[in-house]
Amino acid sequence: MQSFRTGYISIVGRPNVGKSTLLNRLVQQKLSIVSRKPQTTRWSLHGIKTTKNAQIIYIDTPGLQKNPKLALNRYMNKEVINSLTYIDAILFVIEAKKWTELDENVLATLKKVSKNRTILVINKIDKLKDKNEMLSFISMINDKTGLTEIMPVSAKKNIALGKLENLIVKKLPVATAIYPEEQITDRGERFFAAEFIREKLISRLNKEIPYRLSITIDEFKSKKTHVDIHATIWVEKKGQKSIVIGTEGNVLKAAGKAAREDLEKLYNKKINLKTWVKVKSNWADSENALKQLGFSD
Ligand SMILES: Nc1nc2c(ncn2[C@@H]2O[C@H](COP(=O)(O)OP(=O)(O)OP(=O)(O)O)[C@@H](O)[C@H]2O)c(=O)[nH]1
Ligand SMILES: [Mg+2]
Repeated sequence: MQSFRTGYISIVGRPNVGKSTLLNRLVQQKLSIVSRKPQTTRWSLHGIKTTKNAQIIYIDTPGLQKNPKLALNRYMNKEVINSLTYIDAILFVIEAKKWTELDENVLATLKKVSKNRTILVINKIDKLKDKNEMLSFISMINDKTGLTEIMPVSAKKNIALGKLENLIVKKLPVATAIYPEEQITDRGERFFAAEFIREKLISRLNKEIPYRLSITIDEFKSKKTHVDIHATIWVEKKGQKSIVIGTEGNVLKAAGKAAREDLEKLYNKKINLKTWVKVKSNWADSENALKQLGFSD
């Protein structure tokens, strides 16, 4: 009989390469929020996939930034570094046809940890024209990184993810499962409520506002037939507050409705969601405000 394997796999890369999309696909459940805008993920999150032969605990991490100035971004980088302390392998995610200074920065960080535990995942291969384009990119990336385990995939179009999973399982030590079979994440209900609201606002807002939003959940009451959720959306300035609310409340209403629908799918229960928008000046660059909003070491 095959031995059961269990371990931790961190998903690391620069912002916007598709790390969260990949985690959601690998665990076959929407857990991590995704957007077209970079710097979407702020917190690490475990997505757990248990099969007959293995339990893979994937860790989605924020996009690693180079020399971040804002306290929030320094916190996000710390989340990435912390995730690298207890893992069995790393998925270093890059984007097809793109190799940037930020990818170099991620590589330099990973080299300090351990190169031979790294699988280089080239995501978004659906954007490539043909096989030749892929082969020349792989050869260039192999020269640049010295990494030999390279896996081209598309998280969005579900290409080669089974192959990737097989490769990952081989990296895990023989061990019994850490989480119960049915558990799919380490995060609690309030976390997802806050994150899904943030996702729906990010996609409806522009410029700097997506980066200046933080959500706290003030009430989460699970009843027999439904869940009551009260959420506060924190912004940095008064002007941002009226934009988040929108004309006659249209932005907030639409975001709330979309978040509710996602949460109803996750919890299989009706959701009553109430939201408030409040101002906390300069929260993203204040260590104190960050702590109050739940960002802690
Ligand atoms: N064409 C294509 N787009 C993809 C693929 N995977 C992800 N995307 C898109 O890339 C964008 C970024 O995806 P995310 O999953 O949020 O990226 P991320 O690396 O988690 O980003 P941060 O959390 O900001 O670091 C979204 O618009 C996704 O739909 C893919 O395989 N193909
Ligand atoms: Mg992400």
